Amino acid sequence: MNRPTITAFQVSPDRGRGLARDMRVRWALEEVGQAYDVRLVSFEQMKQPAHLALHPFGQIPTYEEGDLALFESGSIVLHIAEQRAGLLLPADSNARARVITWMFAALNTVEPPLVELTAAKVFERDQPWYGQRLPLAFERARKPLGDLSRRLGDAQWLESDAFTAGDLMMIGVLFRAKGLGVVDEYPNLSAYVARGEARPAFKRAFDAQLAVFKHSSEGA
Ligand code: GTB
Repeated sequence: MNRPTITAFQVSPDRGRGLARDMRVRWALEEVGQAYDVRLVSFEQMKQPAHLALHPFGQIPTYEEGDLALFESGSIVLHIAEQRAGLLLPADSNARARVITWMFAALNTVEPPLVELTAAKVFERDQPWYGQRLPLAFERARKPLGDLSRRLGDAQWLESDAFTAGDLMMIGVLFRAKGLGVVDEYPNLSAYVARGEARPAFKRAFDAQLAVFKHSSEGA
């Protein structure tokens, strides 16, 4: 693999607390031991033609490796996992398909209601219907979390005994939602997230994006 370059926020609104989605890409790169470069972009730069050519929706993260350019954190993590077979994706093709299914479940089933709940809590607070909307948003987030909690049970990871790209993506999604106060209603999910956070690769990724914020705020 050529040394890839990813994009990340120049100044992350979360002050480098791992909420921006470059976190999961950094984590995957750290898990497979792949060194990478980061190009920091401002909100303004993300909407300029040069960045839009890489990311049609004008967002981060992007991923460039040789003549390959990708956007969408799920696709990027899958690509990284595929490059280093056996580390984040099992060799057996059925097991591999199940791991990829968990990645889709994280992004397609678990994350959307959590994003909606965040929007309700953060952006809709001043709306006259806030008091009615919030409990609905909580209920919609609880449904997949309850189902996931039952499925995970006492297991360490989602598929087999090994940490996979499915866990990376699912924990990446749950980690972002920790502040919402809904993941911690499920003790086994909280413990699952903590197991992910305890991985050295997670810590390296977290520290790297926190360092960007510290550096940018020192310079400000
Ligand atoms: N589906 C895409 C993916 O998975 O890659 C979603 C990418 C995305 O939402 N990117 C956001 C972005 O670039 C950053 S992660 N937003 C800028 C824009 O749209 O103009 C979402 C995010 C933003 C800010 C915080 N924060 O700091 O609190 C957390 C998460």
